[in-house]
Amino acid sequence: MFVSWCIAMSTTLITLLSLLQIFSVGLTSPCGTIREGFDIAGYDMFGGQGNNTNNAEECCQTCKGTPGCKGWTWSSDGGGCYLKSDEGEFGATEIFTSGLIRDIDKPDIHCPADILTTAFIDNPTVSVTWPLPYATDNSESVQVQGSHDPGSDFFIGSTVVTYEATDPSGNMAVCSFTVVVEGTATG
Ligand SMILES: [Ca+2]
Repeated sequence: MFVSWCIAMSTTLITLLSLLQIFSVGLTSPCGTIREGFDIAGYDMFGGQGNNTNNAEECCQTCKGTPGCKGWTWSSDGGGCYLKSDEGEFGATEIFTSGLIRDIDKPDIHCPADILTTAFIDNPTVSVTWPLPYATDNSESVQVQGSHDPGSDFFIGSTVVTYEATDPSGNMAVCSFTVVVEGTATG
C-alpha cells in the first residue's frame, strides 16, 4: 500500500516538475539573453525616442508588442525604453540593461475550404483554382510556400494541398485542404 502510494506520489512530482520546466522555459525565452550593464548601439526605432517603462522586463514586453522590434535597451536612470530594429552590438554602459527578442511565435495561416469538382473519366484531369492562403506573423514578414499552385491540374481522386508559412526566425505553420475530383461519364 505504502509502496504504491510512493510510486503514485513520485509520478505526480515528476509530472509537476516537467510541467514547471516547460512553463519556465516558455516564460524566460521570449526576452532572449538579458544583459545588465550593456547598451545596444544604434538601430534606434522612432528616432531614438524611448517611452519610459518601470523595469527592463516591461521594456522587453514593449519590444515584443512592437512590429519590427528585435532588441531593446532600458535605462535604470529615468526608465527610458529604447527599441531597436536590429540585433546591434552590445556595449558596456553601466546604467543600461539590454536584450534581444527571440521570435518564438508561429505565423498564422488559413487555407481555403476543401474543393469538390468533377472531371470526365476519359479525360481525368481538371484545372482547379483557389484563393491563396492568407498568412500573418508578428514579425510582419512571412514566406508562404505551397505544394500546388492555383490552376494546377488534378486527377480524379483526392489530393491534399499543403501550404507552409515561415517567418524569418524559422517558425513554421502549416495548413491544408483537400481537392476531391469525382469522375463523371461523358455524355
Ligand atoms: Ca513569428
